[in-house]
Amino acid sequence: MQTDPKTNDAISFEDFKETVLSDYKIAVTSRECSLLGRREVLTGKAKFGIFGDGKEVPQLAWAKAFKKGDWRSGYYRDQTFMMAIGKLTVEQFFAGLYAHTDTEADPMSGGRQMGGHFATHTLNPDGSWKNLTQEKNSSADISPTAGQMPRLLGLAQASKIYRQVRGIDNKTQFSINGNEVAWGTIGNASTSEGLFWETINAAGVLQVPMVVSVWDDEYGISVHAKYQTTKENISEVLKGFQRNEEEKGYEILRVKGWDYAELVEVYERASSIAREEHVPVLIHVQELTQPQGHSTSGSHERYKSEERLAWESNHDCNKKMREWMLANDIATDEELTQIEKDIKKQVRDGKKAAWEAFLAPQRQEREEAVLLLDNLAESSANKNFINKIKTELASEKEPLRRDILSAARKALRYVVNETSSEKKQLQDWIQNYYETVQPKYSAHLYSEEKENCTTVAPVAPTYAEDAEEVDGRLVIRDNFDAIFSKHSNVLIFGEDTGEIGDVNQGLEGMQEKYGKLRVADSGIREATILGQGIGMAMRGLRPIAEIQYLDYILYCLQIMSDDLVTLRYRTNGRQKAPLIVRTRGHRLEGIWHSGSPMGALVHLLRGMYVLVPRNMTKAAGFYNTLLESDEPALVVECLNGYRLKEKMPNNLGEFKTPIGVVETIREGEDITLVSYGSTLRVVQEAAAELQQAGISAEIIDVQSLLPLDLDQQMVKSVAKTNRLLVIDEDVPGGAAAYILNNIVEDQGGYRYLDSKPQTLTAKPHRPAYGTDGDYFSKPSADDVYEKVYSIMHEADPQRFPKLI
Ligand SMILES: Cc1ncc(C[n+]2csc(CCOP(=O)(O)OP(=O)(O)O)c2C)c(N)n1
Ligand SMILES: [Mg+2]
Repeated sequence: MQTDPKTNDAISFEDFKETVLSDYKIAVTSRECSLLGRREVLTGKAKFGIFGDGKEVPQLAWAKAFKKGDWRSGYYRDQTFMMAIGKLTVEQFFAGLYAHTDTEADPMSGGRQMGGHFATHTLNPDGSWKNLTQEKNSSADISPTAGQMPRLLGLAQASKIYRQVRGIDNKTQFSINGNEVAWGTIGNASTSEGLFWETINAAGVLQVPMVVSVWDDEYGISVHAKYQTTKENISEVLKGFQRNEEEKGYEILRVKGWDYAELVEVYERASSIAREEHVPVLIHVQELTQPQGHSTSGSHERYKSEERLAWESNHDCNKKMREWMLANDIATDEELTQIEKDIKKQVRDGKKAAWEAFLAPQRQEREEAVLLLDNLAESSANKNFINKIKTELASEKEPLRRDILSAARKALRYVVNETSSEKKQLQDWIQNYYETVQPKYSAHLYSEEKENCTTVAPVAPTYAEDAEEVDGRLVIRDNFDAIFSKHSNVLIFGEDTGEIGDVNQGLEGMQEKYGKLRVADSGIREATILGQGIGMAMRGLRPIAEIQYLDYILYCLQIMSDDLVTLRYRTNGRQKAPLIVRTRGHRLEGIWHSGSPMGALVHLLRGMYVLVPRNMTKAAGFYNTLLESDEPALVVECLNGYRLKEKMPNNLGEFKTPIGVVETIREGEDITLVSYGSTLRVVQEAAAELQQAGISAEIIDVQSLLPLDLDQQMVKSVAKTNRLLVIDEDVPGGAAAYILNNIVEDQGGYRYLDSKPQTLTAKPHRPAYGTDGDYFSKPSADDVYEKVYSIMHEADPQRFPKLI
């Protein structure tokens, strides 16, 4: 008799055999997919292939330990696991390889990601949350190696929050007493990345239910472990993390990747340690192989020795499992051979079905286009040319949408001088086709749901008659107080965020009031602060990740850009992480505390909102708006604004700054000045001085850079003043140029301009330290004055004689 590792109950040998056989079938199916998948790439049907061959057996063991409510954050080798938890079929595997844009066919990404990038759906098609405690959850993979690690930390931490923080509303959909384990996988070579180390350390500090498996095949593409890992052994060098009787830490386990029986035991052990004790576990899975090499873009025979290749073929985990099954009388050679043969056929059939399903809509669309081209040819003087295009399209055996649309667009050129109903039909078809098909590649960059940020109704701050003028930080602080008491699932964390209530005391006293888990200090590790936020937001919490200064956001910019902002897009709207990132920046002092790289951020962060409030009331209003909605955003508070006086509103937690809406903060007739954040104060000062010279400037605060002026209000000001200057403290060509482009090109502002539209920015270098460093590096009120004056001088030299 054997024991069922899950229940400890004795099970019959027959049942045991059946379980093992069913596992073996998954391993063989997965392997066949890898083998055929590679062929599909080499014959041109798929673009690129990276597969899970050589890593099948440990994933079977992992899948046994993985329970409903658990989470995976892994990488491209995990196809066997996805199959074993019932979230990837053969057809879906191939649909992903072909880039099938239908989410039913390719549930991983609707054709947006390369094969090997896995995900489950945490959202229903209408955008509402599923009951994630009843699902086996896989957070959507990204390609940058180790990029899955920061998010993994947050996924694990959510269990701790759900277990330990009392009073969170509506948590039953996300957690059952924090019993969920977050499972990570990473290749041996990718443990060289800083993100791996940062995550490992942070999880040890936080003591969260995280199990990391390192799939060790000794290589990272062609580069051997001797160039990757000290002592060529990751579990060896991590030994200092091992917990002991006195100190908390990790449980570190080692196991051979081909030893099925041992793997099952190790994964069960890891599961219960993490689940019950909330202690992180690292499993070093050794002696794995790559039967087909790294990916379809190379062959490992080029860099592996004969000996290594021979060793790999002897230690192939599927082969070893088969040998073990024979040795333990689980099946006969004939039975296994038959199983393997049947599976080969099943996979071949599945692949064929996936390809046919991929092509079917395109063939249909091609028929429509061919018919229209045929009609067009008949009615055109350029019949022969059009017929040629049509025949080529008609004879395309496996038409892609590019082929179809491109043929139609090219044909149109031959009738540019003609008028016919056939031409009109083709024009309409092209437009309609583009409008229907293009979103398959672009939809869901932002939320398309009702609770979309930009639809939250604004609520103005209100004031008591005797409202006090206070330091701006108090407005922020008291508004956070209101937020924490209103939203039970909001938590904030960062460097110096907890005990001292952030470096500017915008959270003073909040930890005492709301506890160390909801208002938390974290280590100096921006990427994993961000990852904590992503993971927890994916599990229904509303985290606010605080990055101490805007200048240090570069440490987590990669995770924001690669993971956070692509999440909704890369899952075709089936996962979300409504994380708020709080930071403070703009002009203060020196190279690293006065940064304002807003152009860089705006370009790298499409998919989240980038908000630049000019004062603390506006900032607080943004937090209130964001918490009514479900999208990620970055809020940059003005670092030099915490001690400036603002009136204290009396509807804290309720007033809402609208997103994507500009505000005219000074009316004027002669020129439109557009700016944001701290620079606005400089612009306001200059405008007052310009007034004395008889120049009336209108000032617009854009407030939100992403999205920018959704209602196209700025052009109205330009239509009135006919002159435009955009001012900021970014580098030349940065955010000011982005705003200028929006007004002049997108909003059609060029039509109204009587003077050259211009930008006034900081110097291309970072700001030098000190008052003079600021004056000579960033635009000053004098610079704004002179720039505006020179524009007016050029327009009317009589009235505004040359100044300099
Ligand atoms: C940040 C980053 N750098 C480089 C790559 C290209 N790349 C993809 S996989 C890989 C090797 C990874 O090796 P390992 O972690 O051992 O995983 P394995 O493929 O061996 O399972 C590299 C260099 C990448 N995807 N991301
Ligand atoms: Mg490797």
